[in-house]
Amino acid sequence: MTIDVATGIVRILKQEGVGWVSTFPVCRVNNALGREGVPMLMMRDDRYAVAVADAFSRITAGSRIGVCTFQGGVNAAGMQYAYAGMAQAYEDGSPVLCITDGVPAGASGNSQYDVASAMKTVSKWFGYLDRPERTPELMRRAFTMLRSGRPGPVILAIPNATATYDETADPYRPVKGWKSAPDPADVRAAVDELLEARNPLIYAGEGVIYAGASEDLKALAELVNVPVITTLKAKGAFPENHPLFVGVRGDQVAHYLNKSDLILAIGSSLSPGRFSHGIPDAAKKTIIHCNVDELHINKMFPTAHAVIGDARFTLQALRQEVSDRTSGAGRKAGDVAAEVKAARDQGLARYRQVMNSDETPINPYRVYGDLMEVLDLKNSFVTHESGNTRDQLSTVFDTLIPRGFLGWGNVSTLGFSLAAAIAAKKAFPDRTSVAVTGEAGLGYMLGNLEVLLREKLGITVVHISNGGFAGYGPGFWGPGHDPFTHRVLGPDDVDMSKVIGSLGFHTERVSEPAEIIPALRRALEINTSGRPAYIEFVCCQYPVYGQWVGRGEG
Ligand SMILES: Cc1ncc(C[n+]2csc(CCOP(=O)(O)OP(=O)(O)O)c2C)c(N)n1
Ligand SMILES: [Mg+2]
Repeated sequence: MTIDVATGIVRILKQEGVGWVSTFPVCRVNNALGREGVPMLMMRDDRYAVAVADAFSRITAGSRIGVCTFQGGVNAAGMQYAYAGMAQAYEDGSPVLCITDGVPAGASGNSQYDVASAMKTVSKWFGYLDRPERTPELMRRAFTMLRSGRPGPVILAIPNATATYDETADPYRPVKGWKSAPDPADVRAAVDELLEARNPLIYAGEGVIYAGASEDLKALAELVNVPVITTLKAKGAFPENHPLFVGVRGDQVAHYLNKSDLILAIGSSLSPGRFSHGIPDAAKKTIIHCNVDELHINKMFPTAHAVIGDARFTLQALRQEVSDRTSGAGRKAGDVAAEVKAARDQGLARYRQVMNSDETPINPYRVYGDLMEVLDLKNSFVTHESGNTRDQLSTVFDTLIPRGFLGWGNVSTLGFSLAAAIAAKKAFPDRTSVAVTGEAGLGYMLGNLEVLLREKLGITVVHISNGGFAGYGPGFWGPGHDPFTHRVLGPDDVDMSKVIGSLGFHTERVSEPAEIIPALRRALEINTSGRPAYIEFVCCQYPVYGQWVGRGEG
């Protein structure tokens, strides 16, 4: 059977279980999606097309691959705009498949922008389909890269989507994806150190979530009686009501990072960026680095022992080894849980206090506290924006299930929260989905709000409306780090609930703390009928949150 490349790609996507594709016009594969009955989620710009697919891969931990298409080829406006989304996916390690038009053979000199070079800087693998009959080969390679090893985006450029090939010559079979188990000698060495350590700490990264290893993490932590911190992107990998959970950030996390003599890192790059901890006094600590491959071993900090392999297999092997060595008794330690509770109570005290604040304008922590009260934390999804909402929510929001909260941002591109909330609704239609944003994130998402109405996506956007880019403004207890660049029109000047209400959203504007819970309840109820909601909470600027540790400058 002779078919065209676009049709071949779409049929393979169907074989790979892809149920929909996010897009922004135009990519020459799109008409085949239409013909073959694969729904397209039409976003309102190319960057959001990437971001929704990216977030879908993250939220499903790569078990369902997000796929997007956007304009490419010569003078690829769409691709240039999509670059921001791909850069974020690459930096955050998200296994998203991006399909775009390729520059046709013979046209590579027609534009200034070097497409292939640009794409290679933001992808785990970039494929260029230079012959139509290579369609199954490149798709096999793409899904191998997406489902195996360290997660990252794959970009496929199709220079001639109407070229034809024989579909039967190289029949496509879905790609399973492969994992590896660690070397037993490395596991033994790690356990030797772990059982000797006086103050070990587990440092869990997003690899735990991608490996589906949350239960295994809990089992190991309990067996060895070791406190756990998670990275921002791994928030929720460990149940945050567990007695051994220390936190993501805040004074209690700083305390444990400082006092630890051994860090058992699992599924994390241990590469301090803007939104992660460094390891203080690393040279005086033993760092055991369990990771999917060697990329991050001996990178920023000296690795004492590396354990290379899938996080789930690694956690299981560590647990088995500890169990064998200790006849199932685990590691003896004092009352670790009581110490963790005391440190958490102390570290969180000032946030817990303002979570009950009656002040007006509303303290943002009051909104977060009330949000936690209203949501079923085992059946909901919350994400933050870039700005104070990330810093504050990642300090206090209790996450009880993996991906009950999506923390994002090695690169944290403003506006991603809406894409994440959409992807969460697509992944788990029965879960409540909430994006918490400031004015900057809202500005990025405004054009895309129409998508929620068209697609009947019952999502709530919570706006912490404080009239400025608060993190940069005059600080709560000081001058702020960039007070000249923070002021925008605020709730006294513009009523965003009217603006967004005119689009067709259910909207409310809330100025009184006592009204937060009823307003949230109304919005979430309305969401169940597929209608999106926006609530503007008139808040004070309150840039207070837990800090990252060991990074030198702030
Ligand atoms: C695309 C992009 N550009 C710039 C930034 C840097 N940035 C981070 S937060 C922020 C402003 C946040 O202000 P707002 O949304 O009002 O939130 P607030 O801190 O007041 O809660 C900016 C400009 C970014 N994260 N993404
Ligand atoms: Mg703001």
